[in-house]
Amino acid sequence: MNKRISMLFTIAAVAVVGATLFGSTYTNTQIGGSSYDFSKADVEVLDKIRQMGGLQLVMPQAFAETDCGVLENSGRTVHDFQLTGESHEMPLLNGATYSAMTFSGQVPGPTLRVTQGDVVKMTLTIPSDEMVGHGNDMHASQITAGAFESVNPGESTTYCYIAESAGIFKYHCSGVKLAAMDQHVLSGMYGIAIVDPANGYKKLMVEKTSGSGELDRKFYDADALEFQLQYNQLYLTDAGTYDMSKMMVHQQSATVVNGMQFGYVPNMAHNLLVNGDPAKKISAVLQARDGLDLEQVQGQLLFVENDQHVRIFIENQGNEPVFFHIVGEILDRVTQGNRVQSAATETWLLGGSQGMIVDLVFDEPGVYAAVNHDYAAIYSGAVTVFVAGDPFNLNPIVEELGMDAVPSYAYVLGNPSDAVPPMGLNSIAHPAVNIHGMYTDEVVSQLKADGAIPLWEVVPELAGPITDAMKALGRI
Ligand SMILES: [Cu+2]
Repeated sequence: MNKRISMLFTIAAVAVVGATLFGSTYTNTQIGGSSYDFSKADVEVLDKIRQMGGLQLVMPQAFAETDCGVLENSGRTVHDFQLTGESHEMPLLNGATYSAMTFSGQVPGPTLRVTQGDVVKMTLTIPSDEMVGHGNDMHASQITAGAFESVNPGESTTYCYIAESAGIFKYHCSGVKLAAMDQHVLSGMYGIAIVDPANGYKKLMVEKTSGSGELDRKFYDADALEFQLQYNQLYLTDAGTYDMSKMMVHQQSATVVNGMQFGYVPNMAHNLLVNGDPAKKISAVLQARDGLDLEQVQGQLLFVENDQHVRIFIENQGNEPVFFHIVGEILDRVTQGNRVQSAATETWLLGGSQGMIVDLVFDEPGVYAAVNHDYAAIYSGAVTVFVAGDPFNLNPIVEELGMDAVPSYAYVLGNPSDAVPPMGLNSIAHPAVNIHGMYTDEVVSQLKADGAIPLWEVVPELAGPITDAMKALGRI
């Protein structure tokens, strides 16, 4: 009996046994299995199963373990992940505010980064002055949903799990015992957990043609400069409160990336560097957030080197599909659940509550817009601008200022803190990080204390020397 036919027979046998056990006649009719003769069963296959130890449906003990006390003494690395559930007013693009719900005073919530096999000890605390309860459903876990029961104001809860599967996973508020979960998530209560593969990431292979056009392969080390991009929507009333009726008909008030509409577009500092004048816009269309008075919610760009391995962790936190595309680039590799899904693809689709890791190399110096290739999403905020290399020929200015030429502007201006995930296996450290995001003042103070740069304070000091350098070079 050939292998394929043998496998089909095995499936048929299982179906018949199932039908007998559950009293269904449907399966019998479908495959005519009522006359199945067990004496003719595929003995070879059954023998092989026996030799392999039989069908033991027993989970490894550690897999099912969720007792914090046991896990903390298991020898595994334990990550103490502390979150608070807090409501705050957060700024909108038009200068108004909306009623945000946050984990730990920021949207998105803090990113958790662990290695496959590590233990996550999650504690959610709700301050006593918070009006409603909140929960936290972490998709990186595989524990009963009962653990996500909501926590009342003034109380705290903890659960533990082993992060068994590598990948990027959403976490989100589960509402008040599931009630109003949509409101809480779409008002800002979400974040991601990145679970690095136990053996690290793989090298990136990019197909290139060399010589007279023959196919060749170029390999990049697994170490990469990393970013995180989380897509969501806001559904708001004119008063800035959650509008469920808009959500039900998918009419978003705004599309946000890491909590912001058009958060990653040029600002006044870029005007100054490129045009010698903070008021001379680089892009009249895109610069919705260029004022330094906007402080940490002004626009920021994402800077990378050319020919550098870039890894982007992307999660669809929202209520609409994300058609992830980078204008002018090809996604060299798409990974979901630690399995490569595609290579050299133009666009990849993420449904709600779906994540992926995109690896790519920006080949040419230039400006590249990452978008949700849904026009409604683009026009309502889903534009993220990457700048690769030195497309504006700023290195002569950098040198005129007495510094060394740089492979990307990240070395001068830094990358925005909310787009930079914590370091993990195979991370390249960002040369500088500036403060950018939907944060409360307390979170901003903490970021400053940790060494992040407040560009809105630094740029006015640099304006004079930069202008002088540009004049010396005859650019203005
Ligand atoms: Cu909540």
